[in-house]
Amino acid sequence: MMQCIFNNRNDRKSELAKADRLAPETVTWSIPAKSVVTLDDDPGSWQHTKAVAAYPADLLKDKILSAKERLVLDFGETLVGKVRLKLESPQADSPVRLRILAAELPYEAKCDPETFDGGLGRAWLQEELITAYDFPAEIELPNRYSLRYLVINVLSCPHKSKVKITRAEVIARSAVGKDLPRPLPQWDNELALIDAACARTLRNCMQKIAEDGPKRDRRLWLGDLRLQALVNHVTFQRYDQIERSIRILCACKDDRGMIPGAVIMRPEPHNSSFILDYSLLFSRLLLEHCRFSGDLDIGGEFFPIAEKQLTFYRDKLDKDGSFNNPGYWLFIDHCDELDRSTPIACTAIRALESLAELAKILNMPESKINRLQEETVVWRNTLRRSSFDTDSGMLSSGSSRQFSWASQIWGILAGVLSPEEGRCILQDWEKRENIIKPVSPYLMHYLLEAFRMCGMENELTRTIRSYWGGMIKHGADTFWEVYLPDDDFFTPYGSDPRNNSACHAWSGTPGYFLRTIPER
Ligand code: RAM
Repeated sequence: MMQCIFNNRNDRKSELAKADRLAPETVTWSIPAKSVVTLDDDPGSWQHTKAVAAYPADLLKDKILSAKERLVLDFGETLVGKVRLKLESPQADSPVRLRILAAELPYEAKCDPETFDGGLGRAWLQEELITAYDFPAEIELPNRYSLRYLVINVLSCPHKSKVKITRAEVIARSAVGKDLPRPLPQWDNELALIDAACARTLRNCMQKIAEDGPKRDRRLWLGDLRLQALVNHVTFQRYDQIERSIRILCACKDDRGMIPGAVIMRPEPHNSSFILDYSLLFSRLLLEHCRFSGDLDIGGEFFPIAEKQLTFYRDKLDKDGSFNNPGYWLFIDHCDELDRSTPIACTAIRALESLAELAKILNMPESKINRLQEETVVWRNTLRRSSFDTDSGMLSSGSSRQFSWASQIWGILAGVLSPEEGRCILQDWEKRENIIKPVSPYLMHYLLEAFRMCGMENELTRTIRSYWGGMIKHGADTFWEVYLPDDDFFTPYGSDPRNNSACHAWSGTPGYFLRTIPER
């Protein structure tokens, strides 16, 4: 069902046409398979699976494969693109059938797709069944994948001539080019690897649109976009692609004027999810885009839409100034038990503050700027009165007075907690007990923002090293959608982690912080 309802369909069309004029030329490049690997059971490795190089892929051309044989190729880095194979079977008297699985992580490559039990659907697994009749056969697999590993199962092949895979390559693609930015000279190897993985994550997600994850969901999400825009600013600087995404999201607002959390591009762009915190992030995204790109016109053009997003929060405040959620999807983090009332109130406060800043750089009338600033102060004071816990010096959330990092982080970002209070709270944050912890790199990003706001640069870098560096130690070269250091098999989607994405836009922001360390 197409949910994109407009007062004027022509407006929507012309908005989308403006976005289309910014559609990128995709850059492509070829990466041959680097090695053939075995996928070994290893309790010490992430998800108990280790990819071990067996021999260089150059030797493949001499390797004769029989039916029921299985081969795992490693392309040396995570790439997004099409896979091409060349098969040889001289004087073949029957076809060759291959079952193929493209995978981002070793565990995903190791498991049989038949055992899949995830919540979002097996079709997200990157499987194909290929039959070749004439040899040599040059095959391009039908879909675009996000992969580092390619599992090839020979289901059937000629008894006599068997089959050889004489070439295997990924035709990689991205809207922002192939090369990653150089590391800064002051970094050690760990920081350089983290930064490169951030840039690679962004590069792989930047396709015809800014995707959240090129394996899944392959769509434009507002919350992910805001973080992509930060990394883009310090890497590829393709502000045209951020502008394109902003235009698409705005064109797909609903009949209330709410910007969707996500847009699916096919068969034509349409909204798919409405998340209040994402809609509220729009003013910040627009403000930062104006600052980064220097284009103030787009700020003026979309200011009214940014302002409108606040009404979805404001209209649901009761007479005491508390937000009564009438059924909005509030995201904040992939954490079921999280009480979201304080984090959402803080998100709204920050959105309003960003709107005031935007009004300022757009030279809007003083009276308007003052009005927005005054309302920010009222909202801040109201939340502080209802949620500040004097014993702990922290913000609680909801009627159960739940303590979570989400509330503290957003409380700091919204200015409900001062930087001094923030510093006390965030000191040794990992050691605190009885507080709901972040689950996704998305909320971890906001923790990094909170560190920066409190001037805690050492803590910030330490957290980048321990959390994102943790993924690197587990072999990551792009950053993952979810990462709980103590739970290899955690997934927000049912019980099978193979629906998780291992190259996810919202996880690549350390590069932004590492490249923008404030001067002392
Ligand atoms: C998941 C994806 C996406 C995110 C939403 C809220 O489906 O990880 O990136 O923005 O959740």
